[in-house]
Amino acid sequence: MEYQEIIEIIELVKKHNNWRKKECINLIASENVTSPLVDLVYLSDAMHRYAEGLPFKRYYQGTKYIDELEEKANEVLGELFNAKFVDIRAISGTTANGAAFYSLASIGDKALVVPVFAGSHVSHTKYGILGALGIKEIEMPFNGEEMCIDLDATIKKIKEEKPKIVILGGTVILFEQPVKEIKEVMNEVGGYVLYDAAHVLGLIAGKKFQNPVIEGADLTTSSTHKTFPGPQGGLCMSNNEEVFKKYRKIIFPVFVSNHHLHRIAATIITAYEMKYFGEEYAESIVKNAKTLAESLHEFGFKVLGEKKGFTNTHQVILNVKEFGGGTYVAELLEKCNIITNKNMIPGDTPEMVKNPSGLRLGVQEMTRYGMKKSEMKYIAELIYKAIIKKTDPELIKQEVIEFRKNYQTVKYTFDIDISKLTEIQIQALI
Ligand code: DSN
Repeated sequence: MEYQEIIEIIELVKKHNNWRKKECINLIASENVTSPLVDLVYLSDAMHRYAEGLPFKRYYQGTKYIDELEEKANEVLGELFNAKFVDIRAISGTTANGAAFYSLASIGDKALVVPVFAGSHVSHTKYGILGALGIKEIEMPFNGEEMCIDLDATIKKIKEEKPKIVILGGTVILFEQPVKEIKEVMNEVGGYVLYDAAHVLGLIAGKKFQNPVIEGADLTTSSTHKTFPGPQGGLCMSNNEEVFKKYRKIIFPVFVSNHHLHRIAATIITAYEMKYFGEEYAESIVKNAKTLAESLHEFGFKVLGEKKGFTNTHQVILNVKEFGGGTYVAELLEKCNIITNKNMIPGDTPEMVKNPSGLRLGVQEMTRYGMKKSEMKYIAELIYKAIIKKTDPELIKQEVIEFRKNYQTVKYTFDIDISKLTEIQIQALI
């Protein structure tokens, strides 16, 4: 009987893995897959251990190799992103944001934030950790037509409101933002710029997107598993020693105790993948996203950001209100094995949160499996068939399963055949 219970769990895991990893077109913009090499170092004894504090200054014994790895992680990531200071202890982007907000502002201070309908992350808002810390959210002027910050109105608002933090980056991000310009005004009012790079971290590593660290953001927070295809985790980078020191005192002990040590070596390997293959990967992501956007537009979809060429990132945002809204469309596509998520877009009101007008697509995972422009055109056609032509979802699902059979190998990684590693090398890693 107990065995039956165990088999049921294993079966569910197998079903999930097979469905999401092998049979679906995954277009969730906040996800990615790790390479087999990363998986190999991820599954290690480090997952059983504790290491509170900083490398070589821990509150536990037994961490000497973890310490070496963590110092290496901070060094490799620092080189990749031109950051003098890196801390990898946040276990998610949201955790890094919480520690960063707490380092930069206090109860009653103001934060200028891109409106949620325009793409701020929930942690940047009154509903998330910002609000829980008692920091007041003020809406940043945003041009919904062009999907970008209204810089003149924002400068005016900063001078009037004197916020302690301006939060840039976020969860819907199609174009670069005026980091330098906003930093200059924040210097005048004595505040800080925080850039949440979770979505674009891999594009920054591949030098295909603005680097907020060198453009002057005081703290750049991120997760490590979206366009940067590492294990789930978080980090914070800076070239501002004073604020970074504050962050380091806050992340531990306030936001993490242990920081999930098995992800550290896995994140270093991912950083090396991005060092050697990142430029090619990021270039392909952006080309693919542009192609998907253009094809969907040709098929009759309303694609946001048209005036500026639809997108400079991995994301494509559709207005699907006329087809029943984001919830209906995302659920319909799921029946076709095309995985997406609904999203608020400019023009949506708070009561539309359950069925917003937007659908968010991201091409980074399918690009990692080697898809190029022609595959993006095919995906656009499948979406057209599902939503506009109303083809039977079961037929599309079968097409998707057949199509995905050709894209099962993770690209943009080292050509090491793990099956050829010696038993001793593998044992040393596990
Ligand atoms: N909410 C996630 C996203 O999908 O962008 C990030 O945490």
